[in-house]
Amino acid sequence: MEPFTSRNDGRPPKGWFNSPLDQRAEAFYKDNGFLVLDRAVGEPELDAILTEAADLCRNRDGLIENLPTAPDDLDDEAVMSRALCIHYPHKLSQLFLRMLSHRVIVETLTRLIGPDVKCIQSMMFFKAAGKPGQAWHQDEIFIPSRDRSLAGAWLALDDATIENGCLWVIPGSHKPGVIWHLEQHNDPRFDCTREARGFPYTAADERPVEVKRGSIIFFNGYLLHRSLPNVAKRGYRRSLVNHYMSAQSLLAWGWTEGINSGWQDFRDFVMVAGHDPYAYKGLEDLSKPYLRSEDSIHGCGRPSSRPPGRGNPATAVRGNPATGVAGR
Ligand SMILES: O=C(O)CCC(=O)C(=O)O
Repeated sequence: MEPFTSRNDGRPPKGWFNSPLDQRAEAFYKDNGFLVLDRAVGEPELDAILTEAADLCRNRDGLIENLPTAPDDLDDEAVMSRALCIHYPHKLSQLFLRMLSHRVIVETLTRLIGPDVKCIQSMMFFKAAGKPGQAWHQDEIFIPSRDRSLAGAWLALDDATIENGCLWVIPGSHKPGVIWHLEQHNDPRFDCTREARGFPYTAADERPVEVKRGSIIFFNGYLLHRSLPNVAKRGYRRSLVNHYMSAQSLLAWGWTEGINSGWQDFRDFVMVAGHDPYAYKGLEDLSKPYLRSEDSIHGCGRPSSRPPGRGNPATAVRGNPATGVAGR
């Protein structure tokens, strides 16, 4: 299989499509577990996101957990290079909130998982030169939909290359519908999120997905994927990643003492298409913005120092701290 790299001979590579998706694109997603919308978002919007992202990184109001407020005299470059990834930027910015329901994203998701679609998290990656990647994982282990509808929309805010730490995927790895177990790793190439192990794929099966700025990679929540460190001499590999799923599915994310997991339903999300069949339950404000832990110097062969809490449902380790997810 050839690498999924952006145009190198003037023709879109396999897996590259335009919006609205046609049946060929839908079939590709079903078979491979991902697809790319080539340069789907325009320059002015991308620039606006980057300006807002740099501003968020200053953490003026101190609302981003684990990120010290930047001194006023620090320039944008220095400010952005402090952060690997800020979780839930849409809780802090109207622009990031609007981006959840970007026309192209909604148009695509209603084809892939629609008609009722909710967004349950956003992440703004800065990943400056020298910052670590994220080890192999499937997003459904963190955000378990009932119907395997979870999908990431990964918007490249810089050209994403092998050198600066683009996404890697194992095409088709979503198909068996198996969740591979996670283990704590001690590999300084990656942030502290645990690593999926025991799957039957080898290095020959993995593919880099190099994309141009403005492109969006959509990927299935069962797809094994990872990213390597940014080994470029300078610059960033910035991306905005939002996670969506069918609103028809309940979401047992986190843990509430005394509530059966069968009716556990995480109600902190934004509807982006269709309607919410469980609207009668109302919404809650549960997830709080935080800076992802990277610890690339020491590796992660030890428990996260971040306490579990209702603020970070994806890191909730109630019941068994030894199996908790660090940094996600
Ligand atoms: O962009 C990255 O480096 C990792 C993103 C990722 O794994 C995810 O969004 O699930």
